[in-house]
Amino acid sequence: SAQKQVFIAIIGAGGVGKCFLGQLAALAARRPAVRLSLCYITTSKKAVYSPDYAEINIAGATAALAASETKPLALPALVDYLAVAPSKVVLVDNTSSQDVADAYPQFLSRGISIVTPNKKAFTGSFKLWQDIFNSAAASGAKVYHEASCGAGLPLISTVNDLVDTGDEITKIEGIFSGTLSFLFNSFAPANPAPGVAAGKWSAEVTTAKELGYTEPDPRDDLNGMDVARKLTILARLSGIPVESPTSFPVESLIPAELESASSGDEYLEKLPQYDDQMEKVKAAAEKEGKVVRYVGSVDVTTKTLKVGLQTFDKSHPFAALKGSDNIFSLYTKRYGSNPLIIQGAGAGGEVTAMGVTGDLIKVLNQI
Ligand code: NHO
Repeated sequence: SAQKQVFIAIIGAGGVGKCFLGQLAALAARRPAVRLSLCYITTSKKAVYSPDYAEINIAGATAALAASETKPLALPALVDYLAVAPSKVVLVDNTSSQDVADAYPQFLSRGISIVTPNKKAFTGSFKLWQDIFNSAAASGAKVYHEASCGAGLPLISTVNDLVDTGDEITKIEGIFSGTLSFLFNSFAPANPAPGVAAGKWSAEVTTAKELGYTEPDPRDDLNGMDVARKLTILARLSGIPVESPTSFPVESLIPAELESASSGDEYLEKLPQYDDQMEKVKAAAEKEGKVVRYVGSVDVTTKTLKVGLQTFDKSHPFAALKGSDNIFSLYTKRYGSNPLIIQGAGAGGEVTAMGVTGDLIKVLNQI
């Protein structure tokens, strides 16, 4: 039979987007049964596409974008362009844009499938969440977002499998942020390497930024909102209609006086003046033989969500994490008191792109 063709449209070509392009080129080479035709790629400023859906060379896409003088299509025009493509289309959203996320129901209801690491669609209003999954169900288009939580770790697929097979999730808790995992593993290690003294809190934050773990303004990690978004996604998948990531308590690690600092740099410059605060938290835990970690948890039975500092015995799996790893404990009826635990790299371009590529393969297998 004729080779199946699927059109791919990509919004966003930053850290994750570039890694995804590399994985897409390798996938196209490995799966000759499906012809993966890149027909549209855009950043916030420039796009590459043609009205006749001519195939864009995947390996050359970044260079073509750099050389392009074409403006991106407005979202409604992009929906129209993709909806009449001569074959099925998968949209890959590698941005963190709320505008793109808000348009998912329009793409999906026109039969365009979506794969994405963007958390915004799944942490907006609960109505947007319902619109997205209802639009997909009505048109038969697929939507997957594995990398919106835990990067490439098989977390969202596992939570969905638990629910779909009739298990009941009772509680999920974990270390959801690669940045905050790294910070606490360095600042308050459970098993310090001999001769290596942990730095002051401000020094560890500066190191994390230099290593590229934090957002450009580290306060975007330290205010806890990234964790709150991920927890919102897991809670909704577990059956709680959480209204928004601001509808439950989230402990910010930014000293009140520095909330209003005009830039990330000003925040980092003044942070050493407040090192006492975190030093006290660490010492209080140490006194009980414990370490402090930044944790998100949802108790499904009582519908309670919270994000903040907690102390753990040094032998607890949360205390013994390494680097910027994530860990998630899933408590369910079926698994009883020993949770199903998923652990590993939770941030970084390649592992995040892997979640997106894995989702794309799932869609290709179904359309
Ligand atoms: P970049 O590098 O800023 O790239 C964004 C691209 O989107 C750029 O090309 C920009 O021009 C384009 N863009 C933005 N708005 C647009 C618009 N309206 N129209 C067209 N193009 C637009 O961002 P990243 O790092 O590549 O991230 C992409 C997405 O992946 C984001 O939604 C991000 O949240 C998500 N993501 C990234 C990571 C990561 O490690 N980089 C992770 C998960 C999801 O697991 C990771 C994580 O959570 C890291 C977290 N900070 C932690 O745990 O510590």
